[in-house]
Amino acid sequence: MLIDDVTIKVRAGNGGKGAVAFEKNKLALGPTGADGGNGGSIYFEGVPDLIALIQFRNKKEAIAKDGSDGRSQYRDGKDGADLILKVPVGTVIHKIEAGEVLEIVKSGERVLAAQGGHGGKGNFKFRAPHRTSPTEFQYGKEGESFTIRLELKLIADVGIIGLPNAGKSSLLNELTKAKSRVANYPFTTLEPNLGAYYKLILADIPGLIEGASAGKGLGIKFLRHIERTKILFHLISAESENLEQDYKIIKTELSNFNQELTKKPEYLFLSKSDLLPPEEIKEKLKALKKIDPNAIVISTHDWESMENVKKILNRI
Ligand SMILES: Nc1nc2c(ncn2[C@@H]2O[C@H](COP(=O)(O)OP(=O)(O)OP(=O)(O)O)[C@@H](O)[C@H]2O)c(=O)[nH]1
Ligand SMILES: [Mg+2]
Repeated sequence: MLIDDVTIKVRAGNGGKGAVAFEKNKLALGPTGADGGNGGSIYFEGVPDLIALIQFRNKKEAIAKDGSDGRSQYRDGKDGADLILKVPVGTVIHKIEAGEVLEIVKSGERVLAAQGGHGGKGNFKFRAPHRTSPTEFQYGKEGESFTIRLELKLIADVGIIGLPNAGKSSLLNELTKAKSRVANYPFTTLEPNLGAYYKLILADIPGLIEGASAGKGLGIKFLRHIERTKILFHLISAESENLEQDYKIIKTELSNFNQELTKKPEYLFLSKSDLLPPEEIKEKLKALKKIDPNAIVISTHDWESMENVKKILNRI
């Protein structure tokens, strides 16, 4: 199961306490209490692993190590180790209490989630010409803690959308090395799949149905995964009895999720064209061209039509 929306708590380490200590050697009096170590911070780091959020399925809290207390003889406390949490590229990080939103868009990119607390000063730091035996020290500062919602929004160039069974996964598999599940029943695809066509990333998403925005079928939460695509491939099966209506259903669900999705450039395809005789396809394409004059016919069984799709991708 793809985990793409999870809320966790992060708590950075606290700083260690500064020490109060004095030189034991009578010839060299004076403070020797050293500083506490800094608490470990928590970072998120992007990895090209779509399922990385699975680590949070059961473990909803991430805590970094505290700094150790300072010691005598100028020995500073050890810093607490930082905690680096790996998250998929495309993760949006909502720091709830801070009202801050961060994003990881590249592999290896690192963002600070919670800053570790500074270690406190030991009494050595409080010495002064007229204060040779200070007993002051500081406690370490508390590490930051936040509630964090991690929301994965895939970063793809092209999103493939349509009703269930329209042939979305088949198209992805045909164009890329992806192995998205294909079967002759609706809702075969339960979570988005990605594939690479040269440098372009294509995202195949689950089928949408009328009322998806009201929770029907698989709902529309997964539409977040095409929020960041530049272009949409909209597939309507040649088997459709009412092309215009099928087209409108998808458009309505998109706009119910996010108006912006309906503004994305879209290529319209009449898919699975090999299933009908050429005359019927001609009629259906005519109907589709009323919606979009650039609509074309495709079939994964027709080499030439796949070349046409590739031409579009090459232009993108
Ligand atoms: N004849 C023919 N069958 C196709 C074509 N494309 C897909 N199919 C078949 O149609 C059925 C559905 O294909 P999928 O690729 O799983 O469709 P989908 O749109 O991903 O479906 P969901 O994931 O359920 O939304 C499968 O049985 C495919 O083999 C095509 O071009 N021609
Ligand atoms: Mg599918």
